[in-house]
Amino acid sequence: MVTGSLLFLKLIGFAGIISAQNTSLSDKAATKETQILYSNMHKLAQTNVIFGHQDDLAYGLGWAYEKGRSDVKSVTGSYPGVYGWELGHLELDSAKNLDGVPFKNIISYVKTVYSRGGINEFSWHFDDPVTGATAWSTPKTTVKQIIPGGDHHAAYVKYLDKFALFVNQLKGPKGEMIPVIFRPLHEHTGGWFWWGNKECTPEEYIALWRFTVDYLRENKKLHNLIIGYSAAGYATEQDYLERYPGDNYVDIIGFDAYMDKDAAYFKSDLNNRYQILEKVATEHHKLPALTETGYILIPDPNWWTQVLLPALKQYKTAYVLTWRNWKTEHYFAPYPGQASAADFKKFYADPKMIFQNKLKPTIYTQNL
Ligand code: BMA
Repeated sequence: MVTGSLLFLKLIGFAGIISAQNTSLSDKAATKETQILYSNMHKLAQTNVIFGHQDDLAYGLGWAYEKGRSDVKSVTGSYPGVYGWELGHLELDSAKNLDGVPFKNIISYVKTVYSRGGINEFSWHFDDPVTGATAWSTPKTTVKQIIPGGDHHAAYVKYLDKFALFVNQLKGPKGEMIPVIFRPLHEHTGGWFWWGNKECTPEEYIALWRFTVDYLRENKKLHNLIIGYSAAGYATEQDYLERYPGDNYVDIIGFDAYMDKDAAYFKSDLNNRYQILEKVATEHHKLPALTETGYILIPDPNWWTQVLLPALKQYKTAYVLTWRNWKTEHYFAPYPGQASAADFKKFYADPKMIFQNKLKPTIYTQNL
């Protein structure tokens, strides 16, 4: 018996060492807090999924900029565990992001979230550095023009300089850099952004990605970034990896998937994409996530437990992030009285799910 238990412990210990090796960040100079957070996210992802919401603390249905308020908290009693923030228009030196959220608020939200052991994530719908058009433009040659050697490379470098200035303001009480998930150049397998797959070759996209990460790490000395690679649609592993920049440039791999009325289609598409994601995550030792999802206006009162949760129970997912609660025509999380609010409470109470109330600030300081 004793021998058996010892053997068991040895095996567990050995497995622990192996998994610890596999949970290193791609940035070998990552700060201690960033590395610990990432390892803990790997650990939690073995059994649980952290729920996330875009712009959660900034506004919701019928309110904006009320300290402490959150639609997710109003429904469940807890804030989400992951908080998505948008950086679009940071590149323009604008005081507010493209959705009207002041950057100074975002800095304060990020610090609040960090202090309670929540996790911050950034997306960046930046304007085209060549044409000045929005992220939703398809000029065909921008990526080629902004990679090293391109005639507008300097304009892109300025974007990254602004990003670095912003990130350098995200510091904890001891002056430590607050770890953040950075999910640049997302949904690149789609055709709607200027960095999409009809806009550049795989080599150009990869060159842009690698330059972005190298410049932020090496020139700007940012070592608090957990890099997220997040596709839109894909049908095969080959599609998913066509523009993959390499294991040294990515920590989280995921995809964005929204439901559009047809639940059967959504479920089968999620299954297909998850199966591929799981394989890639295992082979590349990366952390899988459902980096954006939602059903606009959530008209199905059981969507959370009947559609989303079964997928989350089937596939390893570090976190799932629903998009923003902007207005009555555009929201993705329930608010009190919304059709799916009761079901969302069940989703929240499911042992699989982690919200803010199950996370502690030690997620940044102590290995679980
Ligand atoms: C989109 C919409 C837009 C918004 C953008 C960036 O999906 O919510 O209204 O500007 O995300 O946050």
